[in-house]
Amino acid sequence: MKLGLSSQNALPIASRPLVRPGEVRPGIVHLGLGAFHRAHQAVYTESAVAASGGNWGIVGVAPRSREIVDRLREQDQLYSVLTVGSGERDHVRAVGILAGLAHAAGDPYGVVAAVADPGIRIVSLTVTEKAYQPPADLSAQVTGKAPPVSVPALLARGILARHGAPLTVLCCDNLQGNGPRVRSLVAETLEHAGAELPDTVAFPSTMVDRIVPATSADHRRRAALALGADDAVPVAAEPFTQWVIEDRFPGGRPDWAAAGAILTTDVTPWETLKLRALNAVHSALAYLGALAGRELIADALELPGMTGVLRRFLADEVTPAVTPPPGTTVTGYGATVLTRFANRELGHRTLQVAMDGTQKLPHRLLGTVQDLRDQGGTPCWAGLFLAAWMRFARGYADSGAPLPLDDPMASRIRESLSAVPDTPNGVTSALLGLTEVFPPSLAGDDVLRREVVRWYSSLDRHGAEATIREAGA
Ligand code: CS2
Repeated sequence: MKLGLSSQNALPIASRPLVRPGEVRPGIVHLGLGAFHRAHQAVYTESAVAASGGNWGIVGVAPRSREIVDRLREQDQLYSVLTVGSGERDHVRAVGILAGLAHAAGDPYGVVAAVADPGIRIVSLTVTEKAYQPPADLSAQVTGKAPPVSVPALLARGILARHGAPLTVLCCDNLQGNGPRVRSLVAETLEHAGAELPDTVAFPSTMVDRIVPATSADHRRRAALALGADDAVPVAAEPFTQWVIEDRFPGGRPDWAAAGAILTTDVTPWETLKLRALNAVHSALAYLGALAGRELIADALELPGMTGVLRRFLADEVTPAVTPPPGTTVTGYGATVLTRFANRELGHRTLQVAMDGTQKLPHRLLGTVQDLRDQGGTPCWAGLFLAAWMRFARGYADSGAPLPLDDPMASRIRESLSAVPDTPNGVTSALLGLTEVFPPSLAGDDVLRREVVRWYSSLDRHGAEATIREAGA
């Protein structure tokens, strides 16, 4: 049996979709139909609609690959979410909140029309950090000389075509200050068309959190077993989920609070805590783990000394500059994060988290470094993590095995590295010189440079495993 409209009533009761495909009209266009959206915002939205109603079906837009669109069409827009690592029996839930599908690279004008549709009141995004970089031909994409395939062009052209109808653009990517950031990107993009951002469009910030790895063959098998039906595109996720949303929606919104989301006037404390405690630690595990030959995040966490290092980073370097939300402490939050990272069933690969370091590190690590330096502190552990990223960028593990550098700046990185001697000083200077990543205040900071060189030397000479064992003892 295949998952689809005709099989939905044969699923176990607890796995049936709360909203049946076609039952609600679209109210949201979502750009980025990856696993994370399907296991996070889509699940909240389906629960909200089931609890409180509203035409908040989601038109899912795949930016580049159309594979997911084709697979979902074959399943009448149904897919399932498998929750793993709860210590209980596998729980799987089919989700029916998708109310349309589109492929931006294949049909950009169709996506612009979807954004412009007056029934749409929210455009949300999970397109990863790098998609917010304006493309070289942005002006042509906005003025109509080239198809609007980039995220800023799709948003700008869609907004123009709405003629002022109220809209909320909801960025769900891990960027610091994600609302204002996307707002200025869209405003700058509109300038290319000689237009201004209408004041009927809001850009609230939001903090999203759920670990959703790439789906493995094992996840697919377990989802099918629990569903009693084959799903070509299930997503696996941890039991934990959190969504904090700045409540500013001129065109209305689903009752996400009924689904467990936190609606607030200020997301900043949540966002900063999550980026600096969770995501920074994730990247540290990814680079150090990959160097030490560990395949999974859960394996990296088991390196002797690793939890000691991470706890010290949280206590000594994240805590001093962060005001966590009321009732929360950085160390308490960090302890929960470490338990979540130990979830082996997720099968979350170090190489997946290691991707796109140049786009991620400024948001998750460099704010901590800057704040520490402003307070006269020394970024010891943050320096280790940066050194691990730099050592990773050399392209091979401690064993000599090749490591892929999957990053939009990979060729710039290789170029910079080839121009310097392959020494701790050379590599550090070359990579601190990437102006898109390091602001001048950090690139020229001698204390930071000293820390990075010191750790890089140790990683180079003794390897990540020995360095961590000694540092975390
Ligand atoms: C991870 C995040 O891939 C990464 O860089 O740090 O995707 C992380 O799993 C999520 O932010 C958790 O909410």
